[in-house]
Amino acid sequence: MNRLWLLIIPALAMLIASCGRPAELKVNDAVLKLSPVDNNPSALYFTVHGGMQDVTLLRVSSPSILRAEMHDTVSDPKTGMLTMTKIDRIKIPAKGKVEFKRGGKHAMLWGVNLIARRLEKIEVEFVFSNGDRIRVTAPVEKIAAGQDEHAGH
Ligand SMILES: [Cu+2]
Repeated sequence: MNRLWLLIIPALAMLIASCGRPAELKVNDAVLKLSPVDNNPSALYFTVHGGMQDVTLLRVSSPSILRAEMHDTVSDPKTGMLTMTKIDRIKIPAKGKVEFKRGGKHAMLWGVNLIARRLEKIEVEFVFSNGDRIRVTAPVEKIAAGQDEHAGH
């Protein structure tokens, strides 16, 4: 065999392998929008990328808060008003993407402590039905009064 092929074949094999790389369950772009009002909850936004299997996001937690809930924003079919409803679990489809963002699904965090406020970052843990626990560091961004999505809670 020509010597050149000895170089090309492994390179092609690597290329093919990288195309078929398995999807990995992960959480990206987490950011906490700190409420200007102490007793109001703050919104956590993030994006979950699905792995090779469907899983369910069961819980969002952090050592720097009192408690957290997952919410969805839904519009009332009668009045058209946007309201928030608590959700216990959210399906993350295999190889899919679920965004938690302003005006949609989000997590709400109560009692963000002084350490997270001073460091302007917070450790957040996401617990999934397959046993995965994914920890990310989210920047803490202060928001102005009036931008508070949860002022009406
Ligand atoms: Cu909410």
